[in-house]
Amino acid sequence: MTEETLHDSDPQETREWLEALQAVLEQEGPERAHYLLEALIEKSRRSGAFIPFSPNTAYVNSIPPHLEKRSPGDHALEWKIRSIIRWNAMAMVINSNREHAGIGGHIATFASAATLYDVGFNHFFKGPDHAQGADLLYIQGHCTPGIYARSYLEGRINEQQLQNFRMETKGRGLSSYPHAWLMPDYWQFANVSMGLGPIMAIYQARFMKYLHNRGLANTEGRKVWCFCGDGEMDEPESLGAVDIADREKLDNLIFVVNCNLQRLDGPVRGNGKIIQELEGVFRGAGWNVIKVIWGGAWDGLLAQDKTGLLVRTMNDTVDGEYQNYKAKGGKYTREHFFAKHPELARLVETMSDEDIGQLNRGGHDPHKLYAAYWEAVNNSNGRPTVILAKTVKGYGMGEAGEGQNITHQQKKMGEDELKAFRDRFKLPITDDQIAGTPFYKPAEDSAEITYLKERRKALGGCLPARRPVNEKLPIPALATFQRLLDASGEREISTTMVFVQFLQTLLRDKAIGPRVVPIIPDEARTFGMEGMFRQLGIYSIVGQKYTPQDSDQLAYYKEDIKGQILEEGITEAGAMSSWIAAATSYANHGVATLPFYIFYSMFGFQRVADLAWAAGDMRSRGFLLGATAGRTTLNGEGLQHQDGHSQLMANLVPNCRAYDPAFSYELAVLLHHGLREMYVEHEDVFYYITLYNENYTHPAMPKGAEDGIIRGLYLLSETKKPGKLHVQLIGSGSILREVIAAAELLKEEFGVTSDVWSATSFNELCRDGQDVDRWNLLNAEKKAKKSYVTQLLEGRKGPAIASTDYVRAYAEQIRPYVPMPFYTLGTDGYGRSDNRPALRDFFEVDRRWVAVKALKALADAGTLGPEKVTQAMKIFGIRADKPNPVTV
Ligand SMILES: Cc1ncc(C[n+]2csc(CCOP(=O)(O)OP(=O)(O)O)c2C)c(N)n1
Ligand SMILES: [Mg+2]
Repeated sequence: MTEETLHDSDPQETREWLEALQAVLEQEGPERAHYLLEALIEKSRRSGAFIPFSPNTAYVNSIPPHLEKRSPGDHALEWKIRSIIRWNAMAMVINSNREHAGIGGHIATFASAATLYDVGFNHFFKGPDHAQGADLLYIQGHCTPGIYARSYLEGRINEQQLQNFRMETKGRGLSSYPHAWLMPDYWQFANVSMGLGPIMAIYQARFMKYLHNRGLANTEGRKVWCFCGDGEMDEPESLGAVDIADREKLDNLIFVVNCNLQRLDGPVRGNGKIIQELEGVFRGAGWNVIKVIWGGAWDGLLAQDKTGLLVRTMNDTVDGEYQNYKAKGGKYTREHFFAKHPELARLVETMSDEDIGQLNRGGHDPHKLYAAYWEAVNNSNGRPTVILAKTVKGYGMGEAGEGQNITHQQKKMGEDELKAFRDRFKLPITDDQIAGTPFYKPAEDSAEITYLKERRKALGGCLPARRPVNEKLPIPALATFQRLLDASGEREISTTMVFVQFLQTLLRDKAIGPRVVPIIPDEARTFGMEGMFRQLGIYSIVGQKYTPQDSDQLAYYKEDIKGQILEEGITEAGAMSSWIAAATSYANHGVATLPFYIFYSMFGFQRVADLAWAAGDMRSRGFLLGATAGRTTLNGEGLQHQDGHSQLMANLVPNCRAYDPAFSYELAVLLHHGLREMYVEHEDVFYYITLYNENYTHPAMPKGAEDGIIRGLYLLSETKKPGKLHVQLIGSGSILREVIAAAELLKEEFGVTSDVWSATSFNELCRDGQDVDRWNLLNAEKKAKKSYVTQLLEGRKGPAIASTDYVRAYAEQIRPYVPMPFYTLGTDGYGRSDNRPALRDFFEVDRRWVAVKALKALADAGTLGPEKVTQAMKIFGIRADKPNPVTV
């Protein structure tokens, strides 16, 4: 039953019930009233009455005026400061675009959000020097001009930088959006791809609890503030993890949704009400929901609304209409809102149209916001809080955009509009100056600057601020992992098992072990990691309230508040967000943690590429392990699972170092090197390593191979005296073993000798080659340098053939640097279910195909007749009319 269909058949009785409730509210308080109401509902339900769950409350503020906590600040001064910030934020965008049309930027977003930030900065956000530690701010990406404008008044950003908003290639500008990569002392989080902020903030808050409960850092008292747009809430990532926040008891998390009712093209929910919709979602997920809809100017009218008609009309009006009221002003609002009912029209008959136009929204009322923030910080009751603040998009832009559908992309304002803006916010800019939109900063000793700085000092310093702590972690020596460097003997194991053994050794290290954060999205058993459940415990904020079904087993399912494993369930986006929180802990929590996130390689970069990009931007340090890798190595699972391209996707992130090792010692060297690179040398890189599930024996590490393993290529075996027919065979990952077998075949069946190379990373080889190319370009008259690949292969005899379990483009990357005819084999096309030999034949990467390719290469070079290729195909049963795997 909706409100409209509820019919009051006995007003007298209704009044009696309401009076009784009022008495309880007055004498015993809202909690008791809540209890009684719940009891009534429970009783009715038990008696069979159908009372549907309604997550919505009326379209009014959640905190009634008499329960509002009052702000202790100097409101007049805060208004002045906010007005200056508004002006400078707007001027920044206009000036940049005047100089370079098309440089972009946004005025309307911050115009709607200025008060949301201001109240936080003046009264709530704890800075880095606060006794309890800093709060974390996820700032709505399009609000950056306003954040810079505040920093300008604080003296952290100079005028030249403001002039260079969005012009950063010369190193003096300001980033368009929050980017830690480009402003590493300032921005902590990469936050503009819609939806990533919200999901990363949730897992950040969860990770802070984890750090605290595991005794790695004291994060009590620190809050995560996540500011997002109402349009942004359309993203699955924005709402897809809100249930976790309640389950994990994230009372350290506050979402502030800037409900200006508009997104880029138009209204967010023209036909509905985004605030009500979000209230339902968040309340259903167990959050505290604080709606800040109406500003103080409405309080008097609402107090006079004895019949509830005003509230009912508010409830019935859709956002599309609300948008009009702000775009078209007081007269329009009188005629289209209040005139809906004569009683409402009477309510405002003594008010002028201008007065009606000034009936403000809650998100522009610092008092209402203060009360909401205070409640969120002090009365969270063990839950996350969302503040749904209603604002006006383009507030103050007047004719240039206030409440208009076009406002999101408005980057210019005419002189008249600028004057109106100046007058509205009482800025000391003269008519002569106005067209040039100068930045304005009061004197250092002015009341405004003094107040602003004093407030931040009291709260522990300025924000945003990124303060990495670079501890040199005592990474154990490589010899600690000797077992993995030695030959495995008869033991057939997969590189996934090697990884698990490496991790186990690391976990046993007294200094490093506790810093390790194993992250798994419901796949531990797939990777043979279930033994760690019991050994390390699975982190759970509530411990374990049940006896696990397998409690009689050695490796039972142990949940624990001190548990070390983050068992994320089936959410790659969530697991990746956890990983990012851990991988940036050195910068945001003063303690480096070592996250190892292991997943199905197909569901890694392909699924969460945008988060991986943000991770790079945020200078994440840690390991991503793409397990069950290889199009033909993961055999029975079919085309949705079989990954033949994640290596290439990883290569698109500039500071991601991706490797595709084949042998135990390669993996151990790479993991160890990564640990040193990230946690001793403090390079801002992260590692992506593919792991296979094929079991085989592993040789011992050849002497001196480490450097080549890290650089991406090394010689595995060579023919000291090459015959007339000689080739260079290169392989990576699980296909390296096919390459080694092909070398045998070639020798025994066709008298072809070879040198065999292991390529641990075609990505790294290519990057090296491109870097050398670039140096040669810039130093045309100097002696040309040679790429690493060229150095290794130069002078070697015969054509080179590279084979991998990835698409051919992976190995193709090194073509420019191979100083001999070069051929590649790879697994292009959709995967399919079958056994490994069948798949490797299908994708043309098994030892037979490698051998045939080598023979063809020799034929191309004229050292062998082409009929030898045909003969080999016959021997191997390869038909010339075999369909191309790319197209079938
Ligand atoms: C993933 C992603 N898709 C699209 C965009 C482009 N975009 C930038 S802002 C915007 C509208 C934002 O609307 P809202 O979240 O309501 O913010 P506000 O109204 O406060 O500006 C869009 C579609 C983006 N930044 N990220
Ligand atoms: Mg919006």
